[in-house]
Amino acid sequence: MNINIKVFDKMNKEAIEQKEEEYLNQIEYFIKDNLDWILKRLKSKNEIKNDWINIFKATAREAYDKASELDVGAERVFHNLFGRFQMLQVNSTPIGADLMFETYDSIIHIDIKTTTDSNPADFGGKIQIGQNQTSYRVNKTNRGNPYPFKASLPTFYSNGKICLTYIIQIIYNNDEDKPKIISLFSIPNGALYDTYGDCVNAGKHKKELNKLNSRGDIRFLYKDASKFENLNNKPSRIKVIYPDNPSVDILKKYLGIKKL
Ligand SMILES: [Ca+2]
Repeated sequence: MNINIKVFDKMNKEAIEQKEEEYLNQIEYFIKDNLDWILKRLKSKNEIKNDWINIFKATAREAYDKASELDVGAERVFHNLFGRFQMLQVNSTPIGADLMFETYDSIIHIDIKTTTDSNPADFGGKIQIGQNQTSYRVNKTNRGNPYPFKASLPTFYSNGKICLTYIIQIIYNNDEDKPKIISLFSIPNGALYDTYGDCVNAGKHKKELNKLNSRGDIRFLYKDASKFENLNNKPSRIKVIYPDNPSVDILKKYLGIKKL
């Protein structure tokens, strides 16, 4: 009996990762297919920079070199882009990531993260994820420190659809037109906790527990969850969208990994 349950459990994890990988590949293909347009729209702010730069500097929460000029703009660019992805239908649920879509079998959350290259706390193998962006829950960090993080998304929705989370991360320098790197990650579904464990560091939000008795965010250590561990050949959960064929130095510096 126990053995049967284990076999079922294993199959289940494999099926989850097959879905995660399937949509990872589709999203990668779609984004790469539109890369020229994305790069052009991401730099469109620069042409009218004189109109907003002083206001931006005066109101930024962080020092200018760390404040992300693209924070709002990148989200807008990807909203516009994914609006053309016929297969993905928008969903109106209030609890979710920047972008949230539905297909015949999945509910897909895509969050856009931008960070300047002078803010290494936010890249290099880890990525900040909020409660409304993931179904991955933990009680402690990878160092064993207590860290109650109650993910707000279910692993499966009540309509039977699986919950999938992807992150698009853009690292750039405020003075340059082109980003340093654009990457895409598949964050494991919470039902895969047995596989990936406590692969998180503390997040950046305030230390107190919130109304859900949880910390508001985590830094997910994707360098420790970089492969689909339950699939044959363990394909990568990380895709680099830009630049093409990134060097080992770029992978190490920005993603904290040596190869994809
Ligand atoms: Ca975001």
